[in-house]
Amino acid sequence: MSCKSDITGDKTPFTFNSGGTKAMEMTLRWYGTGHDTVTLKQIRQIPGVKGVITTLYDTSPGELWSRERIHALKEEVEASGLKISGIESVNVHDAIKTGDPEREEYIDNYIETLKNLGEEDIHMVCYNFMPVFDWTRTELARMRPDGSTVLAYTQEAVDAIDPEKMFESISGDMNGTIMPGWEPERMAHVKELFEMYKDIDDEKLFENLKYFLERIMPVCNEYDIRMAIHPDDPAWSVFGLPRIIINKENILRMMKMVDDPHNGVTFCSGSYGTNLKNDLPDMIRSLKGRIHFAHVRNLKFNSPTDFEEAAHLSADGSFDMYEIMKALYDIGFDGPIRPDHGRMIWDEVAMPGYGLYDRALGAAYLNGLWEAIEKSSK
Ligand code: DNO
Repeated sequence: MSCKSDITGDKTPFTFNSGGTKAMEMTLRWYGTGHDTVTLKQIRQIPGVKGVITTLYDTSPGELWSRERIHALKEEVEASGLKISGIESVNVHDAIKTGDPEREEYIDNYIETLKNLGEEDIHMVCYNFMPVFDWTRTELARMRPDGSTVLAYTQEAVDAIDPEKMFESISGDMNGTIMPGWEPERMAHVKELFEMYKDIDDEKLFENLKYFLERIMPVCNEYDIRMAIHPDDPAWSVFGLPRIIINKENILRMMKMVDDPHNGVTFCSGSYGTNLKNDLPDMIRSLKGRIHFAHVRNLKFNSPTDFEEAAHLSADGSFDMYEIMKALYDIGFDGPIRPDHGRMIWDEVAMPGYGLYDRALGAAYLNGLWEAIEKSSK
């Protein structure tokens, strides 16, 4: 059932699904056999985890995903006793982001991919609209006092580096993995990518996002596919590139700009939280009915421009994780949720942020918070 929201704190309401009786679904991100050090069997043994968020990791942005490949992935996941709770990501080609005439072909492919996903009964797709770089970190293995290592960011390091050298500077710490958004083939063309974006400012990026969403909404409606845009991380412009999915004002603008419940968000606490001015529980409440996916993790700030990724526990970082989960609970969030980047602990060697151990601890902790909130609310 569609309703009009009146709680956005803004006069222009947007449409959302009023939800049903479904509960939130705890998941873990999984990159697929041959791409992930973590197995489906291990994920299945994390208490409370029912599904995975996965992708066809070897496809490039703009490529059409065949029904056969999606089906095979689904069968593999289901054989382990789990389900596919959503896709992260179906990446958007740079021609779509820049509004290049070639975008038509890539949007057609995207539509066909969504259709194939819908036919395989997959209904949530996470994507981003960040120019050139996906998430940006300046260190992939900063040591914390307990000996764990984490991803970290300092503005000073970004300001001091030539963007073309960015990949080189962190690639040595990727533990032999390919990190999402930092595919070597794309990174080999960073200079050309920057060139493509030279005339793109925030307004143009909004316009291109609107165009893309309007083109895909019919297929999303037909197959009930909830599109969940991931915020820009960090939530400000890096290397002079425009970044628009950064705060409450912009995200509400995007929700209203294409006022369809299938146009929704991935609420990522660690990404919006990079800007301490973002009031995370308030943002969650303002997005009632449009949060289709949640990434929940904690950050520890050493200064407003120097942060590192902490354990999920509130006491380990700067965020009040209880308040974040409570806000999700209060708005009736019933989509997939996942712990996000974990620390590297217990000598695990994995993709930075995506090891098994600390994310499993994160899932257990978030499930514990949810159970306590649920019971004390009744
Ligand atoms: C980083 C991730 C992002 C995210 C994409 C979504 O760890 O959260 O790479 O998956 O931005 O398209």
